[in-house]
Amino acid sequence: MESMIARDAIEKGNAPREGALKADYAALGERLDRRGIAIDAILAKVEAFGVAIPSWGVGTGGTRFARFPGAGEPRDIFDKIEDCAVINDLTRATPTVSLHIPWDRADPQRLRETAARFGLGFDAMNSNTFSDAEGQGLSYKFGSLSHCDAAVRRQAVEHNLECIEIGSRIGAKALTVWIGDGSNFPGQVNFARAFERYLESMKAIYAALPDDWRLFTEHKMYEPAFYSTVVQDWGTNYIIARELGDKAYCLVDLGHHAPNVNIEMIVSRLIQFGKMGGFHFNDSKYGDDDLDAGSIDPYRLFLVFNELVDAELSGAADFDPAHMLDQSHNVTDPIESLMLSAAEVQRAYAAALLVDRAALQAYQEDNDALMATQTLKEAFRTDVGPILAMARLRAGGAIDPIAVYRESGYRRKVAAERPAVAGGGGGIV
Ligand SMILES: [Mn+2]
Repeated sequence: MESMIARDAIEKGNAPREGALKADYAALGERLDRRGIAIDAILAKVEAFGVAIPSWGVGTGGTRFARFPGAGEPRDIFDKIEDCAVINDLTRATPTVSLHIPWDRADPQRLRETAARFGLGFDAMNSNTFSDAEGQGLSYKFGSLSHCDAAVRRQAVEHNLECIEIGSRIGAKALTVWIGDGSNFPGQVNFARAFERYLESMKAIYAALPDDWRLFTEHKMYEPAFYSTVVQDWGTNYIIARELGDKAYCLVDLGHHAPNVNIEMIVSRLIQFGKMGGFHFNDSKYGDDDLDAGSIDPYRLFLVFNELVDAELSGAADFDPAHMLDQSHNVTDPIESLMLSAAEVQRAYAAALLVDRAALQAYQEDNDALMATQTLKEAFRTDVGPILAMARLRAGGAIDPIAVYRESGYRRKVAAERPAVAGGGGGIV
């Protein structure tokens, strides 16, 4: 297995930190032991947990106003895979990459071989009918899968079929569909007819899905359409998954809701009715800000994982959620942000595993609101950092990924090798 960050650089970074980590891990183990929790069991679950990196996440993002390119940005999907390999070399928490077509279109054989060289696999495929690709016949300016012109819908369906085809050749097992379709003015679109056309298009895509694949649909309240969106909320998303069939599930992007929406409750509902398919993790303050996971409201992330762990431990049917980051990095080195975000997602998972569920249920049944909420808080406030670091160390990663990454000089090296990409336009890339 090739490593983008030299093995001895990782070991050199770990050596002076290992003693303190072992002491911290032992101390935390003792504390958890008093609460009847075996730290090694939590460690084993964290070690088995992975979150996918979106290929577009390793490039610098932007807003609709501007994009300020970073140094050494990846030029193509093969550069992106190398950056993803750096993240996984150091964190050992991100074993898969999620591709976006057409941005990552390349020879499937070469994609597969490149990823395998670094021990990486491929997560869900992402289609794009929210922008016009170069040389594309018909425009998506007024929609894609729900467009009033059947020829545009057909082109959008064909594009999704191509994503399945490419995915099948690289070992992906899921397709995520997010569309920008909607309207900017009241009256512009007939809500029911647009949704009917969308469902008809999605049925054609679903029909081409291999038996061992899953189809994820992603809802989003607004943007790019600012008055109405065809797949605007989890209720619509649930209807879609129900209409399509057993292989169709809902994908929840944390940023795609109104501020203050109770996302963990949406997660619970989707789990209860067997339609929770996967996540795009990020954080937000005002809208779909695509900030780093756990950077604004780590408690919300924990509460989402509290529902996921509850489902995992109770053996909920049809429950195998896909985890992916979906962020836009405008002012940080994307590799650093993604490493920390993967750890934040792991942290929420590990902390949720510490919830005393028997006690919580007893408090709930006793209507003891104060102690019920304290039970969650006790788990959330426990610093599981030593468990995450121990998981990294044991898997060959870095105890302190940021320190080793900065020490490695990787960004300086690729900045010299990869000429700067002109950053004229706005928008997320
Ligand atoms: Mn998303």
